[in-house]
Amino acid sequence: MTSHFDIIGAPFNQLGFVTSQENTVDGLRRMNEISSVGLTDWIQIRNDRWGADIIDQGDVEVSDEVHDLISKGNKDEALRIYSSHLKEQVLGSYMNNRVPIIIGGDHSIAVGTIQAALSHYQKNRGEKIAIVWVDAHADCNNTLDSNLHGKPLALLMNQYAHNGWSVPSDVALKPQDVFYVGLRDLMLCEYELIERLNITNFDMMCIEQKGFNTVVGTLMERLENEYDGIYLSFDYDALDGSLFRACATPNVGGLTARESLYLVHSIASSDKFIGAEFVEYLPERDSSGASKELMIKLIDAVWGFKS
Ligand SMILES: [Mn+2]
Repeated sequence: MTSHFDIIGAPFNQLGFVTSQENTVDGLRRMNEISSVGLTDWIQIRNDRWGADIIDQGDVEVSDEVHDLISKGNKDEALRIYSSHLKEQVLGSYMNNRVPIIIGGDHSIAVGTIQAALSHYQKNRGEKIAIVWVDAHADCNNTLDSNLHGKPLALLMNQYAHNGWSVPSDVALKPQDVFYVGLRDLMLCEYELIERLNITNFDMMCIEQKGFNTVVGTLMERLENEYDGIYLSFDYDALDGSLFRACATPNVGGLTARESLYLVHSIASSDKFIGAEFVEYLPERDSSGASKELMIKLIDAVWGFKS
C-alpha cells in the first residue's frame, strides 16, 4: 500500500444560488476560534509523529479567464476550463506515484479529478476504475437549466449533450462503474437516468433496510472482486443535514459521522484505493466547528488508522 499523499485544493464554488467568496479549502486548513485544530496542523502531526508523507500542494486557483466566463453566464465553459487545470494537477500526482486527496470546492470539480483518474488508469493502463459517489443527491441532472454542481456525473458519463459537451470514449465514465451511497433527494430526470443506465444505488432506503455494515461489506466485495482501482467522491451533504449544516444544500436523514468515517476508512484501506475528494463544505456556515472537525477526521480516515 502506498502512503504518499498530495492534498490539492480546488476552491471552485458555483453552488447554484449560493456562491461562496471565501477560500473554502483555507477554511479547513486554518486553526481559528471555532476549532482547536486545522488541517495544516493535523498534516504536520501525521508527518512528524506517524511518519506519514503528506504534502499540501496548495490550490488550483480559479483563473481570471474562468471568473470572466462565470460572470458572463457561460458556466459550462468555465467549468470545462477549470477542470482542465485541475486535471493537470491531479495527473501530476499520479505521475509521481502519489495519491491525490482533493478538497473542494463544489462537486463539479469532479469533472477534472475523475477525468484525471480515468485518463491515467483507464485510458493509459487499461485498468477498470470504480467511482464511489457518496452524496444526498445523484448529481446527474442532464437538463440544460441544471446547476454545475448538480450535473458532474451526467457530464462525465456523456449524458449531457448541451453546449457541445462530450468526453472521448476512452476517458468517459461508464455508468456500470458508478456506485452511489447515501442518495435521498433525486430529480425526476435523475431517477429515470439511474433506472435507464442501471446504476448501482445504495440509497438511504437500502441502507436502512439492510444495515450500513452489510451495505459497506457488499460494496467492498464488489469493488475488490471486479476492479483494479477505487476512487472516492465524498459530498459533505451526504451527512445528516439535521446535524451537519455547513453546506449549500443540507439534507436531513443522511449518514451519521460514525457511518461516514467507517465508509471512508473501509474504502481508503483497500490496496486498490487511488484517490478521493471531499467537496461542498462551506466554512462560513459552520458556527459550531463540529463540521470542520468531522471534515478533518474524514480526510484523516484516508491516511490514518491503517491496520
Ligand atoms: Mn454532490
